[in-house]
Amino acid sequence: MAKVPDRQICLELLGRMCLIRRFEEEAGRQYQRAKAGGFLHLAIGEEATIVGTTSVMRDDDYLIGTYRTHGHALARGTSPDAVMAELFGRETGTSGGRGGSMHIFDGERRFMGGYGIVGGNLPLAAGLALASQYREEDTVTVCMFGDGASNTGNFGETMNLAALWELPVVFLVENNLYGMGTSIERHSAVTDLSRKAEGYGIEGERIDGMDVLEVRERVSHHLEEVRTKGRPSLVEAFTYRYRGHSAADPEVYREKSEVEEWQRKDPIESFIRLCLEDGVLGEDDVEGARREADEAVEAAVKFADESPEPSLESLYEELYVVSETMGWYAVDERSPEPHRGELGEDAPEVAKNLAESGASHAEEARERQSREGVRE
Ligand SMILES: Cc1ncc(C[n+]2csc(CCOP(=O)(O)OP(=O)(O)O)c2C)c(N)n1
Ligand SMILES: [Mg+2]
Repeated sequence: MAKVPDRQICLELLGRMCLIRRFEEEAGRQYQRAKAGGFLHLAIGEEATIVGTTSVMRDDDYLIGTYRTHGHALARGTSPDAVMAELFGRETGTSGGRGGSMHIFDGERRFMGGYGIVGGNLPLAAGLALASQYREEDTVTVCMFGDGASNTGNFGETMNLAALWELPVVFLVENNLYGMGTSIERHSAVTDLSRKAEGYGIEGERIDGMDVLEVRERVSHHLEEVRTKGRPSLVEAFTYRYRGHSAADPEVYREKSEVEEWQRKDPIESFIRLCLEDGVLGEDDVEGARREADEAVEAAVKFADESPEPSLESLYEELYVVSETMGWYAVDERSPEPHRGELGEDAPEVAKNLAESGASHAEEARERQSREGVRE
């Protein structure tokens, strides 16, 4: 069992875990109230894996996750205000309100997102690590993803290349035993996911993701190994999500008793017990941490609520388009038919409906195009 760290570290670990828990509970509530739109995936139960990992990363290391990453950003130091505002689709959100829950991003703190495609963040992690290697920096990329993602082609391809090119990545599987409603026994031929490292000739280790101190100790070891030896490794943190896959999950695939069994291993409550038994923290500290989390989250909701929505004029800002195409095309792509390069007036009805208010801008874009003679 890992040694209990000093008081300051314990307070930080507890504070961050309490903040994530409260934030997620409130995010779920705000989603029910339709304040937060799109999809919403909560990481309640996975706090020790997240906080244990980020607590031993350097500020200049990179972290990249999936779509269950409010907590990852918070753990990295992103303000709860900005994360909540992103869920609310407000201008003050981490992605200007354009991304929502699945696309939290904080480049300043090297939290590189936030991705909706299962396994899609793995190649990006390899790219980040390749940049570190190319620039001869000793920064490490930590790539966190789910057990389900470990079955994707992206996983195999990225692990292979990362091992071959000796890229500094710690691949960290948050094994919460389910990919949506499919249990790990039903989705993966090998259920000890750390063994998937063997095929790529790298180190793999399974750790208790409910124990923040164990996560700290083992991830710290892997970070050090990767940083100094320049080879990737695979860590499987065994954890559990107490809530459904997303806010719209009736949870018919698991028994209540199973959830309750895991709740007895609650990562926050067990860390509190340990700290109180050890004497490093007292009841007052615990109360203080909970109170601070409550206050921070309450303030975040207020901030998000009072923040403006992005203006209509900003609709086409910061869109990712290749070449000099105008914003119209980006909106156009949201409709089922392929009509890249079409002019607004020729677009089918469905595209026009989707574009809605954007249509007037399309006209502007068209006029600008003919004025400037821009063609695809
Ligand atoms: C490529 C791709 N396939 C399918 C989906 C739909 N989908 C969203 S989440 C999910 C389950 C992924 O489970 P896991 O990787 O274990 O992560 P967890 O949700 O448990 O954190 C699936 C299949 C998707 N988003 N992307
Ligand atoms: Mg999973």
